[in-house]
Amino acid sequence: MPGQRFYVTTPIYYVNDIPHIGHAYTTVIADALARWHRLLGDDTWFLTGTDEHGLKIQRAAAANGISAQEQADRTSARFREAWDRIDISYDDFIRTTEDRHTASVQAFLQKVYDNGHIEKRRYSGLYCVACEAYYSEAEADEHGGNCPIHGTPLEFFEEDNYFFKLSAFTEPLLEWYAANPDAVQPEGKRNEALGLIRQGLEDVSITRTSLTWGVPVPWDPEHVFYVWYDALINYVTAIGYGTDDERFRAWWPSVHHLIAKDILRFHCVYWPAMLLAAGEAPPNRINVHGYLMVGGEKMSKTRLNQIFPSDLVHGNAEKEIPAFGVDGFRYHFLRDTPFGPDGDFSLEAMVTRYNADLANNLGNLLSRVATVVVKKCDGVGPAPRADSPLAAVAAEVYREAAAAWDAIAPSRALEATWKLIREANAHLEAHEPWKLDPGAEVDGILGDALEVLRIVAILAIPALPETTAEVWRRIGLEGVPSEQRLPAAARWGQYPGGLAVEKGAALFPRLTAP
Ligand code: ME8
Repeated sequence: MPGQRFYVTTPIYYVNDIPHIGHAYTTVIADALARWHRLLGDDTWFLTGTDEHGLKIQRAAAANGISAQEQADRTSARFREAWDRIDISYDDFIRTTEDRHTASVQAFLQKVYDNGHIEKRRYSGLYCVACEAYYSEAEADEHGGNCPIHGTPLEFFEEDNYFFKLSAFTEPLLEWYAANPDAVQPEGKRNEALGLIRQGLEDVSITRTSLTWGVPVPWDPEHVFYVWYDALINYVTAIGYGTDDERFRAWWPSVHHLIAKDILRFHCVYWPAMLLAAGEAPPNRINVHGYLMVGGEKMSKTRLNQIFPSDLVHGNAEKEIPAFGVDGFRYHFLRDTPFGPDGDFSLEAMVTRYNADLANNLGNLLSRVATVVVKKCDGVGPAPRADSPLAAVAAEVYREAAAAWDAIAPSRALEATWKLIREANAHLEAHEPWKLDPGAEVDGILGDALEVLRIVAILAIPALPETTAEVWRRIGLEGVPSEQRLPAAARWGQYPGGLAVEKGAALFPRLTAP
């Protein structure tokens, strides 16, 4: 249905760390979904940004000998540069140090306080600064006094805190989960969240007095909100919570959060409870993916196993990494790491996939078609045939791809799209137009192949925003494919024929494995 709203978010990333391919993974998926929904004609809003408060940032700044604000400014800029480099088409980039965010956080938590869900208590416990989270004695004992995620020693903290009375939300959350079976995806992650809730929820401390780098508590400015309770609210700040109610009401029902499983508890337990406490609806959809692993371990700053987007986009001779280009980078993460389970990053697999799907399948289709059109049709692309056997394939592929994008399964959506490319190549090989004399048969075969290229140049936009525009141009079409609207533009038979087809350089030069 055209004209729906689609609001998609990534986590806001901490500014103690520079962007690596783990951050890029979530962000590229969000970008691909935003591009798909724009093609559907949906009113789309894509939010990403940076999480800039908390002790972790303060300590990173101190280690770098700069102020927390400077640390935030510098690293936030690195994220924006990284996203520009890989063609991330965000509509808004939020920084939690912006005034608009302070205003929304204060309005939101004041509401929760006024509704009676926050109270002051003394607190002590074992804290992980890298997670910005307290752990229970039991969790600490289980991991020898170390953080279950980072493996670093937990620190003992004691302070007066305001508590969010989360324990009162066990039942309301279970009811919400029962009434919204699709809200958390995939099902395994939903079950994990339900498991956490069923264990019984404890009240949580949401403020600190031990630091100043945070949003002040409006009713007690000696305190600042603990970074997570300011961070989650970014999703409503960006659409006007507390500042533009009409806008907030229009966009909030269509939200799709994307996160990795490391922050499932915050998004699937605390965040829905906070929204209920503020009198708002919990998120419409939370999509949780696994970890991108390197050599069997989660990539992270503490493990020093990070890979950076620019190394893969531009290549890095020192690290023996070939240049995959922007679209080669995006395609790999969308196609090769299915959304949900953990995925192991491997350079060899990335090269193999690039050569098979991009250099061979798509690259070959375009270069063959253009070569034969130049040779046999004086460089003028003929129109497709209404009764082409590829018409049914195209219709089926569209249905599969659309269903897969809808189910947040980019890997399946692209697999379906490449089926059409493979079929078109097989069709060419079966009929070998390069061996035939110019005439109606050659025109028909090439027209069909050009029509496939037209459709693929639209369907592959979410993964290959640059290349699809180039394919569109080379087959002689006007404008850019992102102006097309689905499903109408995917219907067979719209390549008009009579257009100049250009045989240019290889779209994706073949790469050799390191
Ligand atoms: O948690 N595999 O920020 P963060 C897959 N500021 N995804 C990965 C990944 C990996 N190896 N590494 C990072 C925070 N990510 C908070 C979020 S939201 C209100 C606040 C991605 O910088 C993934 O999306 O640690 C993960 O959830 C996120 O980066 C964590 O980013």
